[in-house]
Amino acid sequence: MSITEEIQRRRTFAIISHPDAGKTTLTEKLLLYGGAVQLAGSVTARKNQRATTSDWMELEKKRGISISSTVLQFDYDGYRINLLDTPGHKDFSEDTYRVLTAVDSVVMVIDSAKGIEPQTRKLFEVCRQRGVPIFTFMNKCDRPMKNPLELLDELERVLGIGAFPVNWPIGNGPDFQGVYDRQTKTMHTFERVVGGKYRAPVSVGGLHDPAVRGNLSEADFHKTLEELEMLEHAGESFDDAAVLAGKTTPVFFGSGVNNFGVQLLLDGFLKHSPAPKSRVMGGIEISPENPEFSGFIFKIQANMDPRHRDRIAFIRVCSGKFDRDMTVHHSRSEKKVRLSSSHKLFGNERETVDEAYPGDVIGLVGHDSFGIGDTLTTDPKILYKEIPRFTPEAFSYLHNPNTGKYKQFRQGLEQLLQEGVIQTLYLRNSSIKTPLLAAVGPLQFEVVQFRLESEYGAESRLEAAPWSVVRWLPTDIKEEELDALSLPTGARLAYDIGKNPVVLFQNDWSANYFGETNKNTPLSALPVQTAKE
Ligand SMILES: Nc1nc2c(ncn2[C@@H]2O[C@H](COP(=O)(O)OP(=O)(O)OP(=O)(O)O)[C@@H](O)[C@H]2O)c(=O)[nH]1
Ligand SMILES: [Mg+2]
Repeated sequence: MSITEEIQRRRTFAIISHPDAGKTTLTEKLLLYGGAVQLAGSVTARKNQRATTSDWMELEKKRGISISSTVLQFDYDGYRINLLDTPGHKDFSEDTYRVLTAVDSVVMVIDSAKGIEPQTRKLFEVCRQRGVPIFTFMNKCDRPMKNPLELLDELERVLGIGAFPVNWPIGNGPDFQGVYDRQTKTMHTFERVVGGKYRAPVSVGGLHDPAVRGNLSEADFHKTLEELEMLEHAGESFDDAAVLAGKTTPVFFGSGVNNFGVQLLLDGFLKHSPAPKSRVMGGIEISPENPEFSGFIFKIQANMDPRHRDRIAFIRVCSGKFDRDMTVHHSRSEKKVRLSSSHKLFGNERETVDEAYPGDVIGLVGHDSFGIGDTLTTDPKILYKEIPRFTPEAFSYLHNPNTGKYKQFRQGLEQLLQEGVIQTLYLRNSSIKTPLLAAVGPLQFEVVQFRLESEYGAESRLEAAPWSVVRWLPTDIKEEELDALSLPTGARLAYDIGKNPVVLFQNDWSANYFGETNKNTPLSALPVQTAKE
């Protein structure tokens, strides 16, 4: 296969949404229909039930929520799929946003009973800014749902994106009959049995065919017919260009947990979603066909497999071909490094990979100097600056109550900091040795504590810190200038991990007050990025 053919068969996408809409469940079912797993796990992790491939972390299994994004690579129908399941909770959105830099399209999952929820809206905005094509899965159609026309209207009104229904739900909640595929004019009937089977699709003569109606009452069917006829009357056809430009989202209805509508989504998505395309960096366009290898690290994760206590750097390949053992330029250290230990990933399972192409996400092991955001390339002129940063809003001291475990505590925390699970700050002129942690949301503290204990055997204790706002000072500010600043009551000077000076404030009011009284010292919500970051 030529490199162009390899690129064209790659599909790299993320599943995104508000918590609990059913991303991990859908991921699992896509794996099932994609032939990548034999038996789909259940997120409800009841006793003796398999956990999902995607939520492999101890705390995820325990809580039944996703905490960390997961990469799953598999082959289906000639495609090489790189699927990324993301956490929905806003406290973990830094991880989700990083994943969005690494994908070429997304599947947005919506709980059909709830419609568009706040976190979905935020993630959608990020996709739109990045110009990422969006496919929509209206999930949980087995339960009472909003009127489907209303759901489409919400997409247009709340998100401002055109909606093209690929299929249409017939009936609702307990009367849900299945979906009508508008492209092929076939009816896919849903059977209410445990595990949610569906019968083979039947071709239908027209909308009035009894197979479409199923058991629906005359009145309900009439209403559905009207909706469908309205759609048909609008006469729109699938507009690939509008989808690729992010102006229209194809909408599929179904029920992940019941395996319903998953095959239609998978096939429809693969047919219309984009292969990797060029990226523009600093005004230069880097095509995937560019013969120079390049990619960037968007995630780091340690201890994925208890048998190998090591850390994996996840790289998205953007151009050229990756060969195992190749030597590349590493942007942060400006050194040449040999990439000998490379893996394809499937949840927490991994397998050595000898070559990879643009679109692929692969895991690199054994490079402690790699950090999130680093570029690896055979052409040092290429430098990706993709990784978004978030401003912490929660602050807490982390104590080590067991001095005998000092080493484990330190080591574990250092690793979690490197993964970007949380940030740390150092108070200026302070003798306090207790780390001050800074998080986007408080659930991150819980993850740190849990992972310290389960992965490093180190206990910890949190102590609330009195601040809620952090602002970065100009990086070139001098020590004497820091001494001379007049700080509002309760505010403190500190440094981030890159030794950039920050001010911690008790509240927004205090931060604003500082801004007014120190007009020559601008504050920013994020550190000013340097070239190496
Ligand atoms: N009735 C019904 N329940 C569903 C469906 N799909 C998923 N669920 C349930 O919804 C709950 C949440 O599912 P998950 O797949 O964990 O949701 P998620 O979006 O991955 O959640 P986070 O990763 O924590 O953001 C689970 O209890 C699922 O069993 C569906 O089609 N119908
Ligand atoms: Mg999940």
